This record gives sequence, structure tokens and C-alpha cells, in this order.
Amino acid sequence: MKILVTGGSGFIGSNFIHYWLSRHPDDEIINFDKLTYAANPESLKDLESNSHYQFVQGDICDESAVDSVMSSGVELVVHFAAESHVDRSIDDPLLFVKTNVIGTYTLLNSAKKHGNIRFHHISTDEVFGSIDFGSNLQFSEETPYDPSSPYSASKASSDHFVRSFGKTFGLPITITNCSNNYGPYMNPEKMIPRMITNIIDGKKVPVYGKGENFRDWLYVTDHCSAIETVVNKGKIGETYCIGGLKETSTNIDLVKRVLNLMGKDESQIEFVTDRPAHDNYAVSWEKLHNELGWEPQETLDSGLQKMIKWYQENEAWWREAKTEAEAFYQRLAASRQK
Ligand code: NAD
Ligand code: TDX
Repeated sequence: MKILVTGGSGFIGSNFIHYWLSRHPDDEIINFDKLTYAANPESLKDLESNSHYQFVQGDICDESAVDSVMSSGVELVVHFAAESHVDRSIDDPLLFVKTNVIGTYTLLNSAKKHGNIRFHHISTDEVFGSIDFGSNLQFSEETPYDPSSPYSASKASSDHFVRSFGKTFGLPITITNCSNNYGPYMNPEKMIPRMITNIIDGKKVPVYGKGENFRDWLYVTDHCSAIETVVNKGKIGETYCIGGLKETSTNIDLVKRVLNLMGKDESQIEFVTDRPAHDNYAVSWEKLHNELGWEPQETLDSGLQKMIKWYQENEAWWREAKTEAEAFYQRLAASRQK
């Protein structure tokens, strides 16, 4: 099978390409990526000589570039490419509309033009909004959309376009809405790698607000296996929610856990100005489990141990991105104080 992976040079996309080619070595993957600040070509360097892997630099908003790869015999699209960082969406919302909405539309239209190619869309639990503090609610496929940030609003819009192409044009689509991922090749602008790299650098760990917000963390290869399950066994037109934990974790618990795993104490925690419209998330993955038999393999501790070790051993991979991420956060902090 020939697969078009968009955004394959980012965090989850690069993990997915490694995961897929290790399990399906006869398949062919084209990685179509613009190489924004969030990409790191080093993540896929080991595949450069693999004849089943091809990299094409391009923008998903560019119709002719998209048509050109789509017409090369692609049988499945796995669409990761997006602007993915909530804090950056507060800084520059329009970029999120362009990439996440227009880019997704451009891909859908091209998949439709080239023979209704199977289209799997990678989305997020953030489209469902926020869970109240103290509530045991979990998002599921039945939860109404209620996005809070420009990022989640743009992802919600892209989900609607994907479904509309399924219903209106018969495009064979599936969607997965996943909770927070963590693991290797993750840009250090995001919470867990920011924490780990700050601790390596002997710096404090910034926690937004009081650290009470909660997330449902999933190790990235568990996300990859969930996507594989839906691509292989999912019902066309359906949405599947993906989550990782039997219980959620507050940010402050998570920070303490990482400090503990890295042999540091809580004096390294620093509480900073909160993110506006700061959500809470928890996801039920009952449908994916009951209908398709998927379940995650890693626990939060086993996944964090692997991830910490990877960042300790791969400073060359993350150092430049960290400098850039911290410069972004300095600008953001200055603008939040105004
Ligand atoms: P990322 O920011 O690490 O990577 C995004 C990739 O997309 C980068 O390689 C970037 O160069 C590429 N890209 C951006 N704009 C592009 C464009 N216009 N054309 C072509 N390529 C472009 O993102 P990630 O964390 O790997 O997330 C991947 C997908 O998974 C996103 O759709 C995101 O919404 C979704 N998701 C992420 C998480 C998470 O925890 N990170 C959880 C659930 C869903
Ligand atoms: O320095 C920080 N301190 C802090 O307390 C950062 C960067 C974050 N946080 C908090 C905010 C969130 O409650 O940690 C939590 C996680 O933050 P992020 O890593 O920015 O992730 P989040 O906003 O939850 O979004 C992520 O998961 C869902 C991905 O970036 C999205 O692409 C995905 O859809």
C-alpha cells in the first residue's frame, strides 16, 4: 500500500512513520511536510536510504503541490499536518485557520479528485472543550463540540469538513480524536519535554496557574497503534476517541512525578501566569476498545521513564528547538503582562 502521511516530520507523524514501516515494511510512505519550526528532519534521518520512504517538502494549502503527490498512486492519506500548539494559537490565530482548516480542505478536495482516496484524519480531544473541576465526566464520540482556543476551534472546523466530505461526496473517511501525547521527538515547547529539558538544564519548571488543570496522557506509540487499528479495522465514516489513562493527572502531580523520576525535589517548581481559557481533558476509549480491541500498552510511569532517558541521550536533537521555544515563551510572557 502507498500511504501519504502529512506532517510526518513533526512529533507524532515521525513516530508514526517509524512505527508503520517497522510493522509494514512492504508499504510505501510519502511524507509531505512544509518543515515549519515544529518539524525536525533529524527525526527521520535513519530512513533516508530506505527505498520505501520518500520525503516531499510542501504546504498542504498549496493545491498543485498536494495534487502532485496525491496523483502518484496514493491509496491512503493519514493527515497529521497542523499547527498544534495552543499557546501559539493565542499568539497568531489566523495561521491556525490557514493550516488546519484550509490545509485540511485542500487535502480533502484533492483526495476526492483523485478517486475518493481513503482519508484518515488525526484530531484532538480539545474539540470537545473542557471538563469541570471535580467532575468525573469523560469526553466520548457523543460529546458535543465546544472548542475553547483558536487551535481547538480550527481542529473542530477541520473535523467538520472531513465529515462533510464523507457525507456529501462519499469520501471514505475516519477520524480519531486523541488525548495528549508524550514521547520522543516531541518539540520542547510542549509541557512534558519543556519540563524534562529544563530539569536537565538545572532550571525551574514553569507551571501555569496553580497546576490544578488535568490531562489524559497517552504514550505516542500507543497513539500510533490506535491509528493502525482504525485504519485497518475502523468503520468508514466513524469517529473513534483515543485516551490513555484509567484516571487523569493534574499538571502539578505530573511535574512532581517527573521531578521524582529525575531525582529532583519540588523546589524546582515555579508557578507562572495561567493560560487564558485553560481547559481540562479526559477521554473514554471504550468504543475503540469494545469494537476494535485496542488498548494502550504503557503506563504513565513506564512512558515517562522511556521519554526522560531519550531526552537525556538526545540533546543534539532538541537543543536548537529549545532555544527557539524559550524565546517564544519570553515574548508570550511579556505580552501576557501587558
Ligand atoms: P507537531 O506540531 O509536532 O508537527 C506538525 C507537523 O506538521 C510539522 O512537521 C510541520 O512542519 C507540519 N506542518 C505544519 N504546517 C504545515 C503545512 N501547512 N503543510 C505541510 N506540513 C505542515 O504536531 P504533533 O504534536 O505531531 O501533532 C500532529 C497532529 O496530531 C496534529 O494534527 C494535532 O492536532 C494532532 N494531535 C496532537 C496531539 C498531541 O498531544 N501532540 C494530541 C492529539 C492530536
Ligand atoms: O510550560 C508549561 N506549563 C504548563 O503548566 C506548558 C507549556 C504547559 N503547561 C500546562 C498547560 C496544559 O494544562 O501543561 C498542560 C499541557 O500543555 P501543552 O503541552 O501545551 O499541551 P495542551 O495544551 O494540553 O495540548 C496538547 O494536547 C492536545 C497538544 O499541544 C495539542 O496539539 C493536542 O491536541
